[in-house]
Amino acid sequence: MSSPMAVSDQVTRYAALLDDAAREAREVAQFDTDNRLSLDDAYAIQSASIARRLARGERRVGVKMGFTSRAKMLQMGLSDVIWGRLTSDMQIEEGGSSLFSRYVHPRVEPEIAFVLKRELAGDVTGPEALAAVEAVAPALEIIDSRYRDFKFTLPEVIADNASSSGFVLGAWRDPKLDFGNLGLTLSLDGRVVQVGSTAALLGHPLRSLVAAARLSAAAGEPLQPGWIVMAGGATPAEWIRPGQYVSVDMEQLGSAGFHVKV
Ligand code: OOG
Ligand code: MG
Repeated sequence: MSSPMAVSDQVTRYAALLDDAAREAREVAQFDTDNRLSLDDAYAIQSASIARRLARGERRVGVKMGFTSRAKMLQMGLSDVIWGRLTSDMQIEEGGSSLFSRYVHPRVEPEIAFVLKRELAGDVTGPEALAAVEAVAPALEIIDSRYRDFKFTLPEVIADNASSSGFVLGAWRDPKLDFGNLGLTLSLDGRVVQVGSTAALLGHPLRSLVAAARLSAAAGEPLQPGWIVMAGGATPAEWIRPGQYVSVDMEQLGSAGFHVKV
């Protein structure tokens, strides 16, 4: 990506490629084979692909954080915290269902989610971040990389909106509850497949919210009241299959789940 003209052409082209792939549940080949995509280019592609969703009538509803646990970093072989943008069409009703055919090769991971009651931007402390939280909830994220074999470089996954595909939120709870180290399990058809803790998220999930506030503000999109922030997968992600019921159970916070519809 050399001249500014070439940059904007490429951003538009890759944003369309990834957005179409997501819409049609079709995989694409990795395109940064010579490692030339910068992180700024990658976030520009992500932003342009989200602009296409918003132009189709989806609403922006928040932010998702990625690679905030060691388990996820190890599973995907990448170690930098990344973020993506959540839109209204990604939300799956708690206890509802999502069609398997909407996805290329979906995986699920247990997370904790925040909903904000006020704007949160820039370099904030943990207590400042907590003061902006309206409520917390157990959550599931469905990640579905658009890249063949779920393989990507760091800029590629950023361009692909950090593999965002769907999310499920359990009941909202009072953030006064100490959610820094809550045990959790991920189950497929009632069988526990992953065990973890909210402490896996940078030592405390609030640190993920602090990072979200900094990164979003730096991108010119400060976290807004009413926005949801997904703190990141606390365990490695699991493949899901048609017909399964997927659920997360979190100490004190309760559970959330959905059916993978055939
Ligand atoms: C990238 C998204 C990472 C998380 O919670 O760490 C992520 C991926 O693993 O495909 O959502
Ligand atoms: Mg995630």
